[in-house]
Amino acid sequence: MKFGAAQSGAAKSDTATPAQTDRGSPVGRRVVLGLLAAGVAGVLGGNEIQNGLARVLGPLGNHDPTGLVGLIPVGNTFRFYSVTRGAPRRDASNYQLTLTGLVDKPRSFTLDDLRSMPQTTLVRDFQCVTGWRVPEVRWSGVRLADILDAVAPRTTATAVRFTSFDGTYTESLTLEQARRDDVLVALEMIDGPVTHDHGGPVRLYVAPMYGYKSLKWLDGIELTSEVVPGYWEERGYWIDAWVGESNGRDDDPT
Ligand SMILES: Nc1nc2c(c(=O)[nH]1)N[C@H]1C(S)=C(S)[C@@H](COP(=O)(O)O)O[C@H]1N2
Ligand SMILES: [Mo]
Repeated sequence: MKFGAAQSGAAKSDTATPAQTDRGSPVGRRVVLGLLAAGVAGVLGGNEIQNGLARVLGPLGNHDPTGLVGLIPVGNTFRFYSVTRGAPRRDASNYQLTLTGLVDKPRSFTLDDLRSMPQTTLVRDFQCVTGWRVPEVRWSGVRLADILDAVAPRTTATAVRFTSFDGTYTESLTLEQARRDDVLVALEMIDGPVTHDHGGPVRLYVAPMYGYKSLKWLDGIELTSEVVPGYWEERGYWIDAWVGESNGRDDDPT
């Protein structure tokens, strides 16, 4: 257990982040106690420790007042994140993506509708702000821009709000960001259909931003007149979550 090293890392931390206001907060103590317990037990794998911290801290490494998260070695594998106890299972028989709000042609798309639209494939690194990164993940699906074109957004629409059929998680993008050609309504991930645990049958994939923007179990897209902060953004995290710019640590994935 690199507890000493981690502590000195925390002492050196001087970046201007929300973490500074959290120093010594109950979250910080819980993290430290959790790490002490892990060190005493000495049997937990890096992934289990990382997952435990992620549950305590949310998706932002910089929000870790101790700086400990970034020092824990983890493999290049996906974690399964959910702020809820998951979501109901949906498949081609009952899945619908519904577009509402400031649009002239509101409509829903079935899974077959989405499959019949032009598909785009991207291979990009996937980065969660807590520090784990999966290199060269393959994603395919429909460009969000194509779906937006199909519903004819009104000129008053400037932003997009996403909802999940987990009933809780939400996300947002500006309309300009949403129209980028590296933002997908993803039907495939890694080597096949998006699995249930990864947010299938349909999840959002926002390539240039941190993982928390890539909302899982996507079932609703609402065009709005201004950005409505998403689940983590209401809890203090960046609305514009560009990889690399937000925490000065990660490489731009593009
Ligand atoms: N519905 C929902 N989507 C979500 C999350 C979540 O908790 N619920 N977590 C986000 C975060 S923080 C990350 S890093 C990625 C993780 O995707 P994965 O669970 O497929 O690894 O999903 C994002 N989308
Ligand atoms: Mo994340």
